[in-house]
Amino acid sequence: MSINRYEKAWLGFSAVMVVAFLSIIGYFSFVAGFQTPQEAEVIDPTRIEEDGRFAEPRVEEVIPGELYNVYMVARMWSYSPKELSVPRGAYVKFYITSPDVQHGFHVVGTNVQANVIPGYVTVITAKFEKPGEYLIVCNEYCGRGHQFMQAKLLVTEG
Ligand SMILES: [Cu+2]
Repeated sequence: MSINRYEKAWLGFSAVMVVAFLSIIGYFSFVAGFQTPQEAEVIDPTRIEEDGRFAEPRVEEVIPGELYNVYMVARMWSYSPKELSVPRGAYVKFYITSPDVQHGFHVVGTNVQANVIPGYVTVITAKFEKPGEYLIVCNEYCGRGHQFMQAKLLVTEG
């Protein structure tokens, strides 16, 4: 059986691509330490009001100046709370959930970005070194009011 040389070339190219992709996945998994979310907390999206954290979305001071928990609800088409304030240099642990559809959570100008999926509690920890006003936007298309879905994060001097 003979194989056309172009076909051979494409087979070789495909094999190289497979090896390249696996190497990239291997690099990010074992060298760069990327991780998929693990042991995500599940929550009944129809009953988030029964969870104290989401019945009263808020910023909670755990260790003054060092650790803050933010309990947030992302829904069509707003976030609660709409305005957050944390001091610079503190660890901010966001707990976010959605009662309706999938939303995004992106703090513009930073690498803080997560998906908020109904049925799960998204947990993401961040530290903001630069004081100022940051815009939080939804970057998962979530319906006709998607473009209005935003909140404000204030990072204070401390
Ligand atoms: Cu949204």
